[in-house]
Amino acid sequence: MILPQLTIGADRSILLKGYVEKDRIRAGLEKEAMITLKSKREIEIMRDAGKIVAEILDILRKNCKAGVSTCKLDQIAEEQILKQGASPAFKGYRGYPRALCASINQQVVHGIPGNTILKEGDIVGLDFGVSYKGYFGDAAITVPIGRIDLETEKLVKITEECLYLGIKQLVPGNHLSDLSRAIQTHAESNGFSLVREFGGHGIGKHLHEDPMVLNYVAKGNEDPRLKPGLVLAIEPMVNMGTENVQILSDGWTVVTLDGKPSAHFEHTVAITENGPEILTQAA
Ligand SMILES: [Co+2]
Repeated sequence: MILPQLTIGADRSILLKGYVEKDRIRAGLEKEAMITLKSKREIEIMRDAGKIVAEILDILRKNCKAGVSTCKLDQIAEEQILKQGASPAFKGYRGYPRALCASINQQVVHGIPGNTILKEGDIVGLDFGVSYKGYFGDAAITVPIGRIDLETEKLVKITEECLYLGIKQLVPGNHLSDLSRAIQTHAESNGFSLVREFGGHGIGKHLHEDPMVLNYVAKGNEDPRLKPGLVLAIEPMVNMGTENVQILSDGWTVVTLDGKPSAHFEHTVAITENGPEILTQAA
């Protein structure tokens, strides 16, 4: 899951920043104190949390077929999370009603599972997190249903490549913007656009921690240097058409303004002395 909903206005990157600032103030924490580095022991627990997410995403992927409803997928996700001794991180988060986000076609993120039936040619983004032994894991995939058209197939492929190209930049000494630049360059050079209003985030004892992780390079933004122990949820959201999005009246579902498809992939990644370690990976 991504940073919470925002009011959409003229300068959207400033709004995103403003929202995070407000969250900081609400938490009563100083700016500098908000980025927390995790110990080896904490990363071990987060590795277990991440493994649970990865294994369940794999089960969900296998269940993504024409004729299946998104609430069925949500039910499977919640059952599996509880079976693993974890808790669904999204359910109840700012009032979100489900364990899973299932976002179809022009839905970017935060689609609420319901009676919608998946059909041939759709793409569906599946995003969920767990809390396990006090730590969070968060990941997402976009799954094609049967045969999809070539341009949508390219969108899904490039979005996943953006995720891995971004992760490659998570090396101590690099800046966070090195990741943003890698993601932006790959998506835009393929003719796609990046959602501005939402981004990745730090993760640990909380689902959303600082820093926010933009999928594009923003001037004047804080640009922390990457250090071992930093754990980030990296999540490019790539649109086929316009970068502009809006939120539906359910208060959650983010859709593209032009109705063209959007894809989303996410991993929780720890930065180690040796570079990135993807935590949301099945053993
Ligand atoms: Co997330």
